[in-house]
Amino acid sequence: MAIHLAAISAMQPFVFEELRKRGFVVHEVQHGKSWQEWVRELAPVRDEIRGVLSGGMSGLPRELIEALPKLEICAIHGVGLETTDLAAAKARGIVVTTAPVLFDDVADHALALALAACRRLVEADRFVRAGHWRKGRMGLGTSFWGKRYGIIGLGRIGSALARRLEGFGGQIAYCDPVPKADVGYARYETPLALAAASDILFLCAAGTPGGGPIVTRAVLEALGPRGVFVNIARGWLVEEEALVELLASGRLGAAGLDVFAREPEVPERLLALDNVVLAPHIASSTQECMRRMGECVIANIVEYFAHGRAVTPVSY
Ligand code: 8YV
Repeated sequence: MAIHLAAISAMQPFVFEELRKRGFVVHEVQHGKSWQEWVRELAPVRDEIRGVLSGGMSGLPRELIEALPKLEICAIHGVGLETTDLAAAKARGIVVTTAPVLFDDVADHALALALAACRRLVEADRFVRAGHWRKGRMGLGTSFWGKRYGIIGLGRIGSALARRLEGFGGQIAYCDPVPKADVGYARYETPLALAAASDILFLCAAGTPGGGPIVTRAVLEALGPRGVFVNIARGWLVEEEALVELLASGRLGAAGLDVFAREPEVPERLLALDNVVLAPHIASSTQECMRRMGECVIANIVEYFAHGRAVTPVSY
């Protein structure tokens, strides 16, 4: 009997094609934005679904677990787990897998945003296209090399970023609840202390459920008018209103933002600011990374249903 899967997150078409080729029935409801929509659309097949294909943002909410009585596995196309109810999955014996193959691409993107913000690269592009060069020189940027780099969250993305930053001849420091014994970087107890000692602050922390923002107004103020803030983690980990206000008033120097509190909504005021580089949550959006993540989802589903064990399960 064919195994039914529900795809609630967007991924490359080859993932569904490959799974269908292998005999799975894939129900695509990934255009839905909330668990209520997924549950409603999956209602006619709720007793058939044995696997969910999800993403780092959509995860596996408790309500979806409750709505799918035959669910055995959720393969996440990403690494975010903040919307996945791991306790509820564990209680039902549902295997949850992630795609831990995006760290280098996300680190590249963090670096790209930081460089673009410091060197005013996006503004420079607009300047040339608008023909302003004929009338004069553009304003000065800020050096990126040799600075004090602060990383909030020295996990796999933060560590991949730190390795890259080593080539820029500055000082690397971090803030993480778990001290990393094997790195030579200074560790600060709080994001505030780290921000006060940084020129460029990178947010690379996981979006733990239940916690409030960790990059508060005070953290951004401590970074200051010459400071640069880069976020490739989650928008809701930052006090977004304060971020906008401080950027607009020049009390924070610049920012490179890939994520926002209410995606795909971006605060209107940011659109008019030249000291912020905006990206639509694309840190893992390279062809190579999407291919690797898709292959990881396929491998987890195929292995699990063939041999009862997944390739990259989350331990809970
Ligand atoms: C994407 C992410 O949102 O993995 C995550 O947590 O934020 C991103 O990689 C998405 O999961 C890619 O499909």
